[in-house]
Amino acid sequence: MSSSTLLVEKNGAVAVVTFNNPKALNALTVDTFEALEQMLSDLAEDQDVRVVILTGAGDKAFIAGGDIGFLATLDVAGARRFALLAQKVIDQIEAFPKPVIAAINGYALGGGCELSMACDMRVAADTARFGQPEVKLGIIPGFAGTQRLARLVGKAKAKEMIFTGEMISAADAERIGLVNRVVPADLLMEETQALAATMTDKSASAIALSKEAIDHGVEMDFARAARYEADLFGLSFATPDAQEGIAAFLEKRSPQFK
Ligand code: DAK
Repeated sequence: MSSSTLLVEKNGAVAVVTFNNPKALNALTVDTFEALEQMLSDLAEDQDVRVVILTGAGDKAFIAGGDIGFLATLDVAGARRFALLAQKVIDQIEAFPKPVIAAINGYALGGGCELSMACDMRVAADTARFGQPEVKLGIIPGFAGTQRLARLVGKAKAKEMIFTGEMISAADAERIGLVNRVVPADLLMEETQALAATMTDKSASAIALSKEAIDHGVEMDFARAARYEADLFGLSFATPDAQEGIAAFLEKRSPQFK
């Protein structure tokens, strides 16, 4: 499944996907998105995989953004094609039917910070740095960063990061709610795997339905969202996992989810 730009390693029920261009700080090109599109399709179908972790090769960067050299070569048609592909893949991460955790091992800048925000959770090394430096290039975030950042940290903090283009530390990212937790750099993968392991023994169908309820519901008004949750709650009762989970509790045993 690995390609030249992406590596994948399966460790039990967890797949670790590594952006693998450390010489250019894992900057993103069309090739990366094409490989990621295929890899995510395969991992979505893979019944053995319950959680996906995205990380960067090397100890310097998660992803330092779109590849600026590559962006400079694009004409109008090429830029449009790239934008459509990238939007599709970023949406694919967000709508992925299993939890996706970003393990942020260094710079998460521009498109890299935006890609991490499409993941369900972010675990950061204490050495990680976050930023939306697009204004320094005369452009604006293009993977819906203006929207996801504002929703995650509020408009004022999002505007501060985007208008100044300055980087913030992992500690500040945690303080403003951009990351779930910060861990020592040398424990990043261990801690992220441990977080993933707390999900792999739970009901995959219940996690998928919860993810849908949160991601779609949060964009609706409260009454509609609560109604939507009720519909998905009803749907969860049609799953074998609900029968198994409830029976296991009543029989005082651990559930065996399929
Ligand atoms: N692109 C290409 N190469 C990059 C890169 C990038 N974003 N970031 C770093 N590199 C390369 C450097 O050029 C250098 O290459 P060599 O000179 O060794 O060949 C190598 O990685 C190491 O970088 P540095 O020598 O600069 O390392 P330092 O420790 O001194 O500095 C740094 C690290 C992360 C602070 C610095 O490299 C930096 O400021 N990098 C640029 C950060 C940035 O501006 N990122 C891009 C933001 S714009 C799209 C939508 C969105 C986007 C794309 C498309 N569509 C809708 C289609 C995304 C846009 C962005 O992300």
